[in-house]
Amino acid sequence: MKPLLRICLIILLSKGVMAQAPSGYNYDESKVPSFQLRSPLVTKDGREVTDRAAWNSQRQTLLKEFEATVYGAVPEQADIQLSGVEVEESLVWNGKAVRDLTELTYTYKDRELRLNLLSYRPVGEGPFPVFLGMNFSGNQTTTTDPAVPLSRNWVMKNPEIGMPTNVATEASRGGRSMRWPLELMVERGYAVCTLCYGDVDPDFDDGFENGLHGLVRSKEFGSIAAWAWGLREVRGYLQQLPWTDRVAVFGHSRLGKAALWAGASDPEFSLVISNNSGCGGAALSKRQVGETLKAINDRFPHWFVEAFHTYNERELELPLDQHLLMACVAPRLLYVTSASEDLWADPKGEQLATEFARPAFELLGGRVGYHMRPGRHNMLEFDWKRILDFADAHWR
Ligand code: GTR
Repeated sequence: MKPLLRICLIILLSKGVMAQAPSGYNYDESKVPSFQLRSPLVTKDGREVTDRAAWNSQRQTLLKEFEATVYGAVPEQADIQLSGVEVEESLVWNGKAVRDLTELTYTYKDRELRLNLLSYRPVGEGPFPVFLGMNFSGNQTTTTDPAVPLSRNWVMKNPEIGMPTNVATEASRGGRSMRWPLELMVERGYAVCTLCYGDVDPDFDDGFENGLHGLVRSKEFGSIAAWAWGLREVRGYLQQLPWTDRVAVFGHSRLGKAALWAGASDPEFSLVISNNSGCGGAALSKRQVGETLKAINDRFPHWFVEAFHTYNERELELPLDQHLLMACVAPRLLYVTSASEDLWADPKGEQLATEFARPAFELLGGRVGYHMRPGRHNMLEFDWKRILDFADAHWR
């Protein structure tokens, strides 16, 4: 190989490795510290949980702990009203699907927040189980469908798909469609609904001024809790529609963290799916493999509450870990995915956390699914096919 070519290849390869595994962090299993995990079926004062009633109270306690230590909570007194719904319904894909473009307006005092939903479903009365998940860069990135409006709110920039700033562009249309096999989902009898996470809370550290924080003027919750609030609200809206009777929540990466928190805390989600959600999602924090608390809190200070930051470089002192969050999905359905090269998200830590959550499902019912896709951080048709198989077998 010519020297110049070889240098280019090395640069490309090391860039790839960097993205999967930034240096200066531990990826070596032999260096994982020893640590203790609480059982989801033992209360803080040491009593065993052996029935549904005891679990209900244990689950509430665990959720309060996650609110206080990790995500925060949208204040209960914030009486946010769904004050407007506009729906434009069309027959699409040569008559094979119905597309809804929906705008939900939420009002609090004299302030408003608008969420723009895109959904596709099979034709007919249903009911069609619906997969609800957020996207990063606008609904228009999920499909080449020219009728889907460009997001008008803050979106994640992504030069790779023709979006160099946080403003949606026409060039980005369909740029993320490989993560959204919409036709496959509809063919298999499901509906799918998405919205951009920036509609609920723009993803940058602005001192909790904009999005849901600005609506309710509260700084008591991080952006992950804000996105989870959005997912719960949209779930409530979907569930009263005539064409569906059940809603699954899913998300990739930081949106997988939001999906887990939404799904663990809202028992109306009957299936909860975390894809490559890593630190603060499905991975065990105490392992400190890949992304650490300090790394995540330094880069994304707005995702979690202040209490979580106090455990930077003190993971072993955390009073909880993420398997307890996943246990809170019991007795419903939980599906977790990892990717073998997604080292920053600690795939092994995600798998272990799923296993440590399992006793709650064994006692209470529900079911846990898991797969490790060979490859990198992403959510692909490979993942969806397995999720749909799990849904066919246990959710319908
Ligand atoms: C990374 C972050 C991860 C993950 C990911 C994503 O930069 O460190 O925790 O959330 O972003 O959401 O794409």
